[in-house]
Amino acid sequence: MKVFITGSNGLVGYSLRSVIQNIFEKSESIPDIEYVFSARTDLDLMNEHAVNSRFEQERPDIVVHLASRVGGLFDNIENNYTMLTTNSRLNMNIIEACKKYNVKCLINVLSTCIFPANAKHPLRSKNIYDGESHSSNRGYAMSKQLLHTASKILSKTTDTKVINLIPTNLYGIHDNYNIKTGHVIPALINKILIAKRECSSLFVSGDGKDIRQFLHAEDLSRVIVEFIKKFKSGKLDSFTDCIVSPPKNKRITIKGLVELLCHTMGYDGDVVYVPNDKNITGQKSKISDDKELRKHFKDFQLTPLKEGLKRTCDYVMSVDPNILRR
Ligand code: GFB
Repeated sequence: MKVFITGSNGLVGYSLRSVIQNIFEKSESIPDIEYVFSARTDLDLMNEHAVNSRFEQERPDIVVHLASRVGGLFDNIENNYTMLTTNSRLNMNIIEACKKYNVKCLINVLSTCIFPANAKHPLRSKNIYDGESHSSNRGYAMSKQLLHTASKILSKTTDTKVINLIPTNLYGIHDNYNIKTGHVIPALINKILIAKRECSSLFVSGDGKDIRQFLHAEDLSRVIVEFIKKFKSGKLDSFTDCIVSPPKNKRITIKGLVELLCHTMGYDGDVVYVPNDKNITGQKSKISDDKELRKHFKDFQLTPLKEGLKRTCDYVMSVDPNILRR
């Protein structure tokens, strides 16, 4: 059985690679799954012909579609249009190729930002289409909704089984640590490193009151591996949506996150909150829970935020700071 993975140089791609490597190292038997990792360097997903010829060559049984043009709140606000067009195009190229080459199982990674801005909490997959997503990331959200809809139709009209994983905000090593374009955790880590180095104050965007939940990328990767096993054992329905999140009480304000990161990284200087312009605010809160995950994997262990942040910060503090400037 062959598994083809897109976006393998991204946050989830890197962690999926190491999770799979770990499984291979521990296993005594000869693995019966071949994993093919692809990235932008060897396949341009915007190019329909390139995607089709790669599928023709690989003939994958399972596709894990991780590739996406992603960014944090500020990147989304600035590039809403590109987020929509780029992601829609590459997602449709993948869906079309899955259809054309009779892929048996497609695993997509969506995001909790696809839910309506005023969705009832905790979020539930059945409510995705109940209203408009938040304006800050409408482009990205719509491209993921398109992927969701197209893959659902694919699963109903062909033999392709589809799993749409909907993770809450992800973090981990090999993230985008750029201060302007990164998500809140990697951007703050980079800012704290700079504040430490320059003995300056830490300036945080916003009032710190927004609430988020965070999932370690490695946990999502392990969920992907579990779904691959489930597919292999023939226990999978034709279409599955699954929110992947910690329980609903495991949520934190941005201020709480800042305190945790400062403590973890040993920063004890001033922290200054710089209020956002009215036009650049994100969602106040997005609360999900682990109910949909537990339905599939009752005893799945999630990494506690404190531990995951420690591992991430230790990694970042051990590497050349130049890699954080991409
Ligand atoms: O990770 P983030 O950008 O994702 O977090 P979203 C935004 C929250 O963190 C806001 C605060 O409350 C910001 O005011 N924040 C504080 C910062 N300092 C910073 C900083 O230096 N950088 C950033 N980025 N935020 C994204 C979506 O939304 O979540 C994407 O835009 C995607 O589409 C992703 O779905 C999961 O949760 O706001």
